[in-house]
Amino acid sequence: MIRHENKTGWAVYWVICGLLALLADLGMCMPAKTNESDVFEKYTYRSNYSDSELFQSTYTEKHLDLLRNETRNLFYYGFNQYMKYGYPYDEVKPISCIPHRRNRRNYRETTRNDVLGNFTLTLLDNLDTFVIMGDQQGFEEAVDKVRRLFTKFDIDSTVQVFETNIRILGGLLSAHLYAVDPRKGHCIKGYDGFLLRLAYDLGKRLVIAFDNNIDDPAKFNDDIPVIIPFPRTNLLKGPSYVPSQLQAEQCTSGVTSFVVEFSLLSRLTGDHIFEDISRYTFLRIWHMRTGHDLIPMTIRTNKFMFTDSLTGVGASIDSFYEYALKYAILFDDEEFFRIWASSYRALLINSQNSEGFFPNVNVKSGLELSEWIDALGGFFPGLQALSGDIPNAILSHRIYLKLWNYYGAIPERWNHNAERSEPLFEYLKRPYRNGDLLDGFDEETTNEFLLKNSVALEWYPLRPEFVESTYYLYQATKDPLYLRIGEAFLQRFRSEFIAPCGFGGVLDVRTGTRQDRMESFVLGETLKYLYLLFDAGNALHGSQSASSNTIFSTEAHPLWYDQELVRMYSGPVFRLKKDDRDLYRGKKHYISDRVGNMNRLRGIFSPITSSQYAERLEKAFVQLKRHFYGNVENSWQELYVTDKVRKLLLGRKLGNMTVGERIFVHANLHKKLASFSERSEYYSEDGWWTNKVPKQLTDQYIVDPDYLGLAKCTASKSREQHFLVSPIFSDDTSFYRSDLMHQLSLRRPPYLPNSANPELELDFAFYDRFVQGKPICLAPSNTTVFGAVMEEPTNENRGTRIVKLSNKQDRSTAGIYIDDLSSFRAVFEKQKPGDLNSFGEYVHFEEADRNTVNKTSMEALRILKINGYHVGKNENVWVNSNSSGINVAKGLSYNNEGIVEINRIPVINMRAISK
Ligand code: DMJ
Repeated sequence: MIRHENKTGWAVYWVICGLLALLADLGMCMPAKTNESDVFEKYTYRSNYSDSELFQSTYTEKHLDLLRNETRNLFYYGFNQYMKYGYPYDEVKPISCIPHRRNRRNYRETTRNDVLGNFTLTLLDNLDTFVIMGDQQGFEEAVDKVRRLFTKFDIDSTVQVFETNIRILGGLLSAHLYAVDPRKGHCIKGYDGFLLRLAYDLGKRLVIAFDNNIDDPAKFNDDIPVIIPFPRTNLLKGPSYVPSQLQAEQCTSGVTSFVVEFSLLSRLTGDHIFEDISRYTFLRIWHMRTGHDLIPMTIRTNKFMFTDSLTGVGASIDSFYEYALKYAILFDDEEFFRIWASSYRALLINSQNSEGFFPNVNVKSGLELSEWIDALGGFFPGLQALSGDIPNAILSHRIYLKLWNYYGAIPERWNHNAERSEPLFEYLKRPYRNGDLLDGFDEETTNEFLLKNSVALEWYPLRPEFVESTYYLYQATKDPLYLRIGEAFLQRFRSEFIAPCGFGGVLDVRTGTRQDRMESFVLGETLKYLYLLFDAGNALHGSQSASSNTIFSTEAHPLWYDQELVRMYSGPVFRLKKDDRDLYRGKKHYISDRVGNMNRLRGIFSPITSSQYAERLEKAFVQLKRHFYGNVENSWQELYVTDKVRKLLLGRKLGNMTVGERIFVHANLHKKLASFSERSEYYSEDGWWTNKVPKQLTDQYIVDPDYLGLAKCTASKSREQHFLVSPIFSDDTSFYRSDLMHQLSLRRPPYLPNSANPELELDFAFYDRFVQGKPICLAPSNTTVFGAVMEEPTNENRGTRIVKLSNKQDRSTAGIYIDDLSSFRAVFEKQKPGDLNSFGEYVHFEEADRNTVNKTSMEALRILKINGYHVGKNENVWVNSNSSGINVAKGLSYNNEGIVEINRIPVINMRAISK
């Protein structure tokens, strides 16, 4: 709601604006067309730095300063152009220099209307960006603008609840924390907590979308209510005013990604509903996972069920993983950490491929289901790095670097198996082989076709995910390769993506056609992460750990919560009353700006006034609490699953359950089982399991049940900048493996400048300084690598249990031990003498191996990966010789030497051991 000082003057102004907007909406009044010379007059960005100063790849303190300053200048350029040509509307169109607004004529245009809530989005999504850039004055001015613009969000706009939460609510909470927490050094003098009050007002408007049949449990398929919020709501009128077509379907991210912002809102205001309901929904969705610990990505809102079988790490599911880990960090929550660990383990087992990235798989079989990965999945390496799994993060990030090198952008969807892609296959009736000319095509047109075929969705709206991951990986490794990526990214931003009134991405990465849109995340995430990458001393680095309880939200808003903050909030100033309805009572309700005026015009037809909507909102909010606490929270209680509890509950329709997690059971059942649910039993589980390892192994090795190292951080403690070398690039002989594997799907569009080294890591200034002449190319291996699946995991075993073994002497990893081989997923390599294997070594079997390899074919297998564990070159996999999985009928046996065989072919690094 806009606050007016000179009401009459403003009223006239807004009525005129309202009329103009109405005419424009009706197509009768178009904005004055800007001709090209006007446009370029508006193009005011002048850099203080030359290309050669900026792009020198030295990364000295001075050089990083230049890169950081230039990024900062670009942010101000974009933001100021928005203020000049877009404000107070949501966005500015960077090429045509006019505001970008909701489409009121077509409510179906959700790509636009979901985020453009007519709530000055670009400003609200960027309040904390000023803080990060160290600009206190800019921060205070921006906050002041918000104070002048809004007292409530009673805006007649239908928006997506998820987007509004991450962009607006997250933005308000972050700015509020900075404004009040003296430890961060950005307090605002005289600040009265209005940002939190605004956040609370918005939170109420969003949370009522969760009241989807909560009062009618008969509508649920399961005995336990699962609460699925409506994907959209009207900020003024509530979700019931949204056309039902817009509410039918939504994604898993959209349902689960409230738990961070909502919980913080609860903890700061003392109103528990936000955290209770979003946490409940998150946990219930997790309980709906398959036996592989995978959850699908699409949900039918009113059926309370998933409607597809596909999962991955990108669009539609991304922030489920992100918020499992970030909620755990922010609030020291063990259960959410376990959800992160189990869901990540499931991805490492089922989805991660031999290059380390994560294609989409079927949730029921765990097998690959689609041929593409998407730009949004580019955030995942950053999340892996945040969780401490640096080796896997480095691997999964690399494919995005390749995409950047080839397309100068990250295509929204890229076909990693283009040779098997549907159009090409349909055309050829067989997989395409490199060098084939398509029938009737010459080389040029064949290439054109391949380029077209390599990209499934062709746009690049300057998304942040690739630079976000690059930032996390640089923090974790301090490898200059990541600075080089930032440098190249900045170069393209400054020369290609810049536009007269901000920054515009590309509509088609294959042709370079520009996009006339600057989403709020371009400034609020993309340039923010780029700035942080170069800003060596930023206070936010190093605070991304469990002990500091600080995270970046999925929209890059810094959020934190700790005991100190709790103490500060015991003061009355910032904590709202438990039930804040008083805040609304007896207050005059101003009619909001452009929307308010539209309402006034429409008031003739509509009997409902703005203040009546406010009352309805209050009622809906109170009702939600009654429904949730009355029907759900008090009737369904969480219970820790111990081994005993699991056995007692077997056969009941309670979803999947694993020892150590919490499930929801009815209060009556909870009473009966509570005494078997002591947590200590869970903690002893791993110890009990470790005792099953044969003595021959425990004498020699240290046993670790956390075989994937999910509870450890692999970032080195002393992370000094590597001034002399980039280990990540120069020590890795497989760096160009993906280029070889994807010759048909990594295609460089002809419109991009064909410089000698399109690969950013081969740029002379960088290569010469940091690579030191190491070999960089690996001949392709000629062995056969294949995957194998042995039985599906059951709810009983949740997949084979594994421990990791390290040498007692030097702590080096020796391999793993598996007690029961009954269900596993593995990758094997078939090799014979003379082959070049995937470690880049020629295979030759020593005399001693002669008994090991298959006598007739002279072939042997090597196990490369099992249940997510990458078996190192010198590591062994020991298995219990009595394991039920060793079964000749199933093709698994072992020979006289104790070597495990698959269909009589020995696996040279897999040994049976008796207990
Ligand atoms: C952002 O709005 C958020 O990061 C969201 O979680 C998904 N991606 C967009 C930007 O690409």
